[in-house]
Formats: sequence, structure tokens, C-alpha cells
Amino acid sequence: MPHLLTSALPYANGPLHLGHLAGAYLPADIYARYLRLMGKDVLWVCGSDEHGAAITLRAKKEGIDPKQIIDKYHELNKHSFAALGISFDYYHRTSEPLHHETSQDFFRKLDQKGGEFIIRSTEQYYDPEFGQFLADRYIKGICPKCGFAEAYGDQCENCGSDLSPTELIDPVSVLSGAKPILRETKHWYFDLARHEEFLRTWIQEGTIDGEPQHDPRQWKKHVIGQCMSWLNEGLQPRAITRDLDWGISVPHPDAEGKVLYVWFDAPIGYISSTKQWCLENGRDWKDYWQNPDTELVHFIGKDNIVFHCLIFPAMLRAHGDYVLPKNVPANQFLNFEGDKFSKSRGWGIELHEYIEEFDAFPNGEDALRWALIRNLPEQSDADFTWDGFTEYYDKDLADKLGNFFNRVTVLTHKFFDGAVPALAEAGAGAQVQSKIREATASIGSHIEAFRFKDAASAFVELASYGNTYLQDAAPWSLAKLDPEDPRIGTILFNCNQIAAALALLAHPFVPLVSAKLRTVLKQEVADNGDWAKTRDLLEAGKPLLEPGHLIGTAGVLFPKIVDRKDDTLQNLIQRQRDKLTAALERRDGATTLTAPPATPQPLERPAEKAEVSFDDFTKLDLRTATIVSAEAVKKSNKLLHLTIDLGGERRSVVSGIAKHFDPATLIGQPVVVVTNLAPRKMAGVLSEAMILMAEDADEKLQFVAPPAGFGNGWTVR
Ligand code: B3M
Ligand code: ZN
Repeated sequence: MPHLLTSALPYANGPLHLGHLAGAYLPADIYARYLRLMGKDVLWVCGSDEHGAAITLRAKKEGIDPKQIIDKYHELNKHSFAALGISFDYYHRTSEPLHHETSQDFFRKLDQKGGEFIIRSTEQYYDPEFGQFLADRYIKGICPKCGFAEAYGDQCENCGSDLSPTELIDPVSVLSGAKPILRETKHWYFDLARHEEFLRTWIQEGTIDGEPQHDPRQWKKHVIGQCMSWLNEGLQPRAITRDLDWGISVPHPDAEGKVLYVWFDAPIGYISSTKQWCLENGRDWKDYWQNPDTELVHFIGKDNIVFHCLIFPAMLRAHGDYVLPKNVPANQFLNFEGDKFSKSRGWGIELHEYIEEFDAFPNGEDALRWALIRNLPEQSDADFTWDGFTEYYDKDLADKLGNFFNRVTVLTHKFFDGAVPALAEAGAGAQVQSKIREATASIGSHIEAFRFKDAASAFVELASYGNTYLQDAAPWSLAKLDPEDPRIGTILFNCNQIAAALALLAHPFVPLVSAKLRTVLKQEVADNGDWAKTRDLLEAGKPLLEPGHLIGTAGVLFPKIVDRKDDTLQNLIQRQRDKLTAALERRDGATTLTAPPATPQPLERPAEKAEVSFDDFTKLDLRTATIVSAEAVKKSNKLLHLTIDLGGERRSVVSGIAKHFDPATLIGQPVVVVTNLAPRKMAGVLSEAMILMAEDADEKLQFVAPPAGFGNGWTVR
């Protein structure tokens, strides 16, 4: 029975943050790794979503080609996933010709079936200045449902309502800021209403044509709840084409200049990704997608539920040849230190930043995975905090897991020269053995039911059990009375069995840690089928590590963050807290700017410089940017070496502000820069732009910064 897993294709228009990881990727990774260890046929596909208004809009604003954006973020996101152990079998791209063909074939098939599409001519908003229709994110206005002023043409991000551009009050073009005009255009609509009854039965009863498909009780309540609320409102035809010049051309003679709507082609990206993997691995993609035995599971965040539980299943059903998902275990949202992740406010941490900034942190990738897993937004929204990160790492990994391994290996070496001892009498291992068996089964069944947090707790419980067992049995005390006491061997035999189980069971959660633990036990890194083998050994009452097996030593596997003698790791975390304090200060600063003091202090201003022509002024290229890294320049007490994000690119900047700012507080600082000064070297470091600062009478410096919400690379004039 093939297991086909998908994770939402991230838009290749920006870096991913911890919230994304916790939503659709880390849970899927645990699931995929577990199934592989169970010896199952698993294929987990993902890739970059490279179409859609978010990408073209950004390209337009930055004056670059969309291709530059998708190439950059495809690589960045793919690399970040890999660095954090996210083990996709394939990470494809929707800009690939294979995907274009697959999507067009899908469209043609539905078109030829007849009855699935409706073609409608309607009046839609158009920006005459840019010569473009304004769908989705190209148009903004007041939300008719909640009054939010910045609602988009497809959705209000304040109340979450699904909108269409004509519903917006006082709409404006995002491209020109002008009031758009109405113009007639023709589009293809997928007639979702035709599938309403089918979807209702499938969601509520888990049956298709009377045949049971899945047990709806195994679906998350909030997922079914969202689907039912859509169904109860009545499904409407959905436009699946757009008047844009970026995307997949609509394969129809009357659709010149039109592309498929991104949400039509993106889920088909799962199929193209599968096809590409199969091409490279000598398999047939139909064995996955068109095989009634396939267990298809979509991992997503809650904002994608309607697309994966209603629209895509209806498309698959309309096509006729495909399997439908067995489950869609959508996660809720993860917040960051009590607030939403926000790039413009510098609130949160992106995956690539974490990877760079925690490079020196031992087992840093797994420390992050572990903190997220312990606090996944499975049933309700969750909040990531650095305190939580510290606590989960210190208590679970260092105190429980690391400590247990350290003690067991040290004692095994002390009393038995590193060889696993034998039981003093048959049966003396039964109790511990059954504890391990139960824990293994319980972790497995939690994972199978998508309860990853419970699975992680059960894992920690086994480590706690090991510690308590060892502490209570106290072989060191027995040895003091009689070094030959046979119970010492029994205790350490049992402890080595627990250690072996932990080393394997850790793999889905913290794969690098698992590999380390297995190396300590002189075992191969966990591989396909190993969990099933362990389960079989446990059921047959056989040991996981045979007596006589030589193990290594563990040492300190997880140096603690909170350590009285060494504050290296604490400082790493403190840097993150400092960044947040700085972000808060900037926000507070911004509020005072809008409300100036009642009696402004008269300032003594330096004399004005000589007049320049307007043409001279326009020669300067001024742009908005954000500082993304900052460090002191060696051998200089004045200079800081900064990296700024200019939208499409990053640049190195040397700035004489070291005396005014602590580098750690500058990350995320929005700035205005001069980009076309000739590059020059300062203290041996290349500077490719100049940051604008305002100086008061006391020579105190302040950044000249655009207000929150500005993008990078926008021109200033
Ligand atoms: N790219 C939206 C998102 O990243 C979209 C998902 C596509 S999944 C087929 O949330
Ligand atoms: Zn709203």
C-alpha cells in the first residue's frame, strides 16, 4: 500500500519562518520518517509554488523579472528545508515544463468532459495606466465584512473572509494607486456547486458512491468544521483563469493571453512533483495517484483547508482517475513571542536566519525541531518563545535524554568494559521490556493518528522512566556492597535496552540526535524498516542490544543552555531577545512619530549646503532596505559591517555607526540607502551602498526609515 504524502508548496517569493515549518513540514517529516522506519512504500512530495499575484506583484515593485525572485527563493527555501532535516523525496518547481504540461492536460480533460467549466463574461477592475486587469492581490480596498481598510481582492487578512474584487469598497489599484475602471473580460469557472453533494457526503460520512474511504472521526474537528461551514453557505463557481502574463497559459483557443489561476495549478504540482521523482527513480507515477490502495495525506496550514478538502478533491473527482486524500491533518497557526510573525516589523525568525545564527549551537537543527514539536499548533494556535525553546532543550534533551545516555554508557564501561552485560536470570528484563514495547507502540499509534505532540511526550516519558529506573535501582550502591552482585548486570542490561529504544524512537523527531545516539551505541544510523524490526524483536521478547555488544561513550551530548559556568549558549538566545526588544522599541518609536510633542524644541540647525540642480538630485538612487546582519569591523571602533536586503538582492555596507548602535539591535531595522555611489573599501571591507541617518544637535544618530509595511527596494524620491 503506497503512502503518498504532500506538504503545501510554499510560494517562492520570500523566506520561510518557524511558523511555516511547524505547520506543514515538520509534522509531515515526522510522519514520513516514521513510515519509512516501518518499512512502508512512502513518497513525500513538495516544491515551490512559483505562480500567482504575490510573485508578479513583488517583481513589478522591484522592477525585476519574476524569474529572478523564484530562482532565489526556490534555492533558499529548498536549502533551508534540507538543513533542518526535512526529508522530502522530491522538491519540484511549478515553473518546470513538466508541471505546465500536467496542469494543461488536467484543464483539457475537464474541458473535454463538458459541464465542469462555465465560461462567463463579466466586468472586472482594470488599471488603464498599467494596462492590466486587477485580480486578487492587485487590488485593495475596504473589507465589506469587517471594514478593514487594506483588504485584498481575494481575501481580507483581518477577518479571513474570502472576497472578490468587486465586493471591495473604494477599491484602488495596488500597481498605480489609482481608482480602477471596469472593463469586460471572459473567464473560465470551475462549477464547484456540481460537486457539493458529493463533497458533503465524502467529508461527513467518509464515503464515495457508498464505499467507505476514510473514518471522518479521524479527521481533525476544526478541519471538518471549516469544510461544513463552506458547504452550508453553498459552493459557488470559482474562476480558474486570470488575465496575467505570468503563469500557465490556458490551453484553449479562445483564451489568448490568459493563464490558469495559481490555485488551479498549485495542487496539481503535487502530481508533477511525483511524476518527476518517478522519472528519476524508475517508477510509475500512476502507482501512487491512480491506485485505489494509495493512502494520500495532505499536510497544510489551516488557511489552505478549503483548497485541499473541497476544491482540489472536486477537481480530482471531476477528472475521475485520481485517488482522494485519506486525511488532511491541517495545523493551526504558530505565533512568535505573543504576536503574529511579521517580516516588516522584524517579529519572528526565518529558517535561514536560524540556520546561520545558531550555527555554533550543538545539535541546533534538532533543538529547533524539538522545541517546535513540543508545542505544535495541532488543535489550536500555539506560541513559540525563546523561554520555551530553552526549557524543552534543557529539560528534555539535556536532562532526560542526554543524562540517561551519559550515565548508562559510563556505568557500562565502568562495570563491564563497555560490553552490554547479560541478565542475571531469565525474566529479570520482562518488566522493562514490556515498558519499552508499550512506549514504542504508543509513540507509533500517536504518529499514525497525527498526534505528534503526544508522540513526543510519550518519547520523553520513556527517557524519564529510564532515569527513574536507574536511579531507583542504583547499581553503584549495590557495587559498593558487592561488586559481583548479579543484579548490576541485570540493571545495565535493561538500561542499555531502553537506550537502544530511545536512539531509534528519536529518529522521526530529532534525526541528527538519533544518529548520534545510535553511533554511541555502535549501531548504524536508523534506516528503512528499523522500527518494524525493533517492534518484532520486542514482541518476540528479544533484546535490542545483545549481551556482549560493545558500546561507546556518550560524554556530554547536549550542553545545557542555562549553565552557571558557561554562558555561550545563553548569549546566543539573548541575542534573539535583544532583536525583539529592538523591534519593540522601533514600533514604539513609530507611534511617537505620528504624535509629535506639543511644543517641539527649537533645534539649532547646521548651515545649509550650496544649491544643487534638480537633475543633480535625481542622479541619486535612493531606496528602501532592511538590515539583515550586522557585525563589528575588526580593527575599527567606528565601523560596522552590515548586510542590507534590497528586495531582489543583498549588499554589503560599511557604516560609521559603531559607537551609536549595538549590532545585535540592528537586525530588521528598515533604512533608506543610496545605492548608486561608487563602491569603496573601508578597513578592507567593501561598501556598496550608503545608509541615510539623521543627526541631532548632540550628534546623536537616528535612522531615516520608511514606516512599517514598506517593502525592500522601493524607490525614494
Ligand atoms: N502556495 C499558499 C501557501 O503557501 C500556497 C500553497 C499551495 S499548496 C498546493 O500558503
Ligand atoms: Zn475583513
